[in-house]
Amino acid sequence: MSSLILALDVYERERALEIARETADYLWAIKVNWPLLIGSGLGIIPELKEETGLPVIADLKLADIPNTNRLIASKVFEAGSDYIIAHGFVGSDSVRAVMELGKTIIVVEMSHPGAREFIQPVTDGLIELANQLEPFGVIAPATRPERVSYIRSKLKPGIKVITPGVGAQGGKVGEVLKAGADYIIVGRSIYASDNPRESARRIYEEVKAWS
Ligand code: O7M
Repeated sequence: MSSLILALDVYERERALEIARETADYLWAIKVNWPLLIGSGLGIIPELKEETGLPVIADLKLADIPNTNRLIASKVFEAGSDYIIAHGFVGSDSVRAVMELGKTIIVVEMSHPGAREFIQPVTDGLIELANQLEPFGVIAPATRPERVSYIRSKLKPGIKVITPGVGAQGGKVGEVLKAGADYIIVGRSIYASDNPRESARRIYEEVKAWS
């Protein structure tokens, strides 16, 4: 089974479906984020599932009070999303509201440089939250493999470590898998390349070689 998640951050429905179709053989799941949901609507979720047969992860990075998280998550799970990504810093009640509705992934540390300012200082607390709630997985930064190792070492074994930041943001497949990542998320290096299928295949082979 592949450990590669495609971050399908395009606006247009047709383009999204075409890239998904071309790359599906090499993916574990497709992640949809606000650009695609704003550009194409929630209906893109069942369409992607039908087109590829793959799970869809809705990367909403939910960060609201429990009731609002619930109102949003219920519609997105209803649309067919298999997983929803939520922020943990808003507190356990807000995350629980999502987890009660379906499989959830919690952000414990982000991949961009600015994550050092506010998220990294509270990562330990977010790991504790994840260990207490036992979500499907957590998000950790492929751009900082030493932080992936640290997060993996503190997390309960059953919780998956999912890492964005490979490729365009500078993260390397081998380093992040060695650090303990279970899945890697790749966006621009696939969807913005001249040949998305070939780019996905190359990354898939690299992941396989390191796994
Ligand atoms: O490979 P890229 O850089 O084009 O895309 C990375 C994707 O992962 C993109 O959809 C980002 O929104 C997402 N992401 C990060 O890049 N960094 C993070 O820390 C967290 C995420 C993410 O997926 O959060 C759930």
